[in-house]
Amino acid sequence: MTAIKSSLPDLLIATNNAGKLREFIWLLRELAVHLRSLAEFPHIPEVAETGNTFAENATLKAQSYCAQTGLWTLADDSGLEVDALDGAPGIFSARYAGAGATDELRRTRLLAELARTGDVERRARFVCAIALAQPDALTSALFVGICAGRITHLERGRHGFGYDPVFVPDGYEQTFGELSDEVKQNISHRARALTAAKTYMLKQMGIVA
Ligand code: ITT
Repeated sequence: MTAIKSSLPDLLIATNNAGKLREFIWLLRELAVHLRSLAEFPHIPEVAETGNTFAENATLKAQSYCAQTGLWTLADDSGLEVDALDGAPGIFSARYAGAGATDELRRTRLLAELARTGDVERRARFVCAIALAQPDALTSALFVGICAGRITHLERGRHGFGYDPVFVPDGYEQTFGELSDEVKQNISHRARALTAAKTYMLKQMGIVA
């Protein structure tokens, strides 16, 4: 039997991070696109994040995976900036406790580094840069979202991923690890960047709303 090809436009979510992928699937659930993932392209090597900013790294990833697959491609570069650590871990959030470390080890290092500073405010923000690359075009569009808050003294909660159990968004007393997924998806850096990206996608990808 011949497979019926979806008439929806394809969109590759170019991330190897399962937590991000889960969030994108939920945030894009109402958009009339056929979501594709990197799991379908195991032969494509991971793109090196050699940029100096979230925007540069998101652009590198989106354009490289787009060129290799020929698909509209969305890539996210994100992380946590902590004031008392002069913005660290920043673009090194995924590599903060060395290559191959777990989310738990990264959180443990963050709390240890911050304790050393004696900072009482513990101000921080999540930043997300989303790049959307178009096949046959040499450019990509960029969208940025920020979620401000503070770092706790201890981990709390099991929801989300990465640094969620140590981050309390402004306006709340609970961490992203304790808050429901719905709350995070309303106010997160990723949701904010994606809101602007969705408007662009509707127009540029010819998606019927
Ligand atoms: P890809 O490059 O394949 O997308 P990655 O995990 O390497 O996956 P990044 O380089 O963008 O992605 O690193 C982002 C890191 O920042 C991620 O590993 C988390 O530790 C952290 N992070 C980003 N968004 C987060 C969120 O919503 N909640 C908790 N931690 C987050």
